[in-house]
Amino acid sequence: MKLTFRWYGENDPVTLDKIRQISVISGIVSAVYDVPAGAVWSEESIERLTASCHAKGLECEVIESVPVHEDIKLGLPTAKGYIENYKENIRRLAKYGVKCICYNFMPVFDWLRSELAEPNADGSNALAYRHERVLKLNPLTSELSLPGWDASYTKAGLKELLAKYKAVDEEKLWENLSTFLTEIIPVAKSCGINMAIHPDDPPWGIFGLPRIITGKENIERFLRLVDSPANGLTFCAGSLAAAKENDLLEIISAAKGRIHFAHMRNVRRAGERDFFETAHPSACGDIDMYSVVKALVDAGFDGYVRPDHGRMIWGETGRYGYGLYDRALGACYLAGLLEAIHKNGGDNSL
Ligand code: DNO
Repeated sequence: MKLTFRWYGENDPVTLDKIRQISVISGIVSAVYDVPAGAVWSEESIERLTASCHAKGLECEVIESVPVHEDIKLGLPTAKGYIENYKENIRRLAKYGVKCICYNFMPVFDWLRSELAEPNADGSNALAYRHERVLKLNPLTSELSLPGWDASYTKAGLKELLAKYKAVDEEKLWENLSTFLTEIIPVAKSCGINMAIHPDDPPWGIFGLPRIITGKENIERFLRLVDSPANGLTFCAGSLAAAKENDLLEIISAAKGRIHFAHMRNVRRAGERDFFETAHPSACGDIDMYSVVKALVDAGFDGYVRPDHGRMIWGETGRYGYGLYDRALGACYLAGLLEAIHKNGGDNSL
């Protein structure tokens, strides 16, 4: 397993110089942020990204994300052109050494939380999700400030987009996903890139929009859409664990051989749908992190792993979920688990 760390590019206050000092990290997970979703990434930008990581002694083999244009998810006639652009991005990224691309197929919104800085008893704060609050939110009228949100939407643009989704139910979304995968997976395969879809976060529909990458059965259905190793999964422990019916170990076994990237973080569930993000260790939340990492190792997973969201600790401020300190602690914890598993006979190493 290769331990990686997400970096939001040159404007990220968590710089490569800081990341390289987390001694267990070997590579960066990043993206090109200078063009809108759906556009072709310039080779200059891809080269600048990979070269800046290499200059600091870090690999740059994972891209998170190459966003999927909404027209593809909606299955509009214009999707064809956007799919061609996507293929071109895959080819260009392969040329600069990328091996894995993380993306998602969530309509309109990426990850969603109702609280961005939920205070903890120890003085830290973290992301949290309260279902009742989300039910009361109207994306068209509330001042939404979502961490995964594309800030370029205007209210009018968003209204129009949400109206278009009235015609897309879960089955239609599956169909559009299948069309997308049938086109792009052969290209990825021929370039030596593994595609790794990110589960929906949270793993249930929001604002009346369908979500389909939510649990074991749907992940199995997804893997069957194009039955190729290049059509794989980002195993996101925290996203999947938000739904208590999801058994992470069963999901790992169902996706064996098809997991290319793992996001590791812990959550504490409350009631049916609420959850609170916690520090990474098992003792802090509901996920048995040792068992999950062990199951990944036992399943032969030797792809990329990264600590996922961290709390804000020690007075740090910055991008919600993506500060330096708690993610660095998470990385060291993951490295410790891996070392112990390895030394106890696991068949994998850092
Ligand atoms: C949140 C991230 C997601 C992820 C995308 C992948 O922290 O895990 O935003 O990057 O869903 O496309």
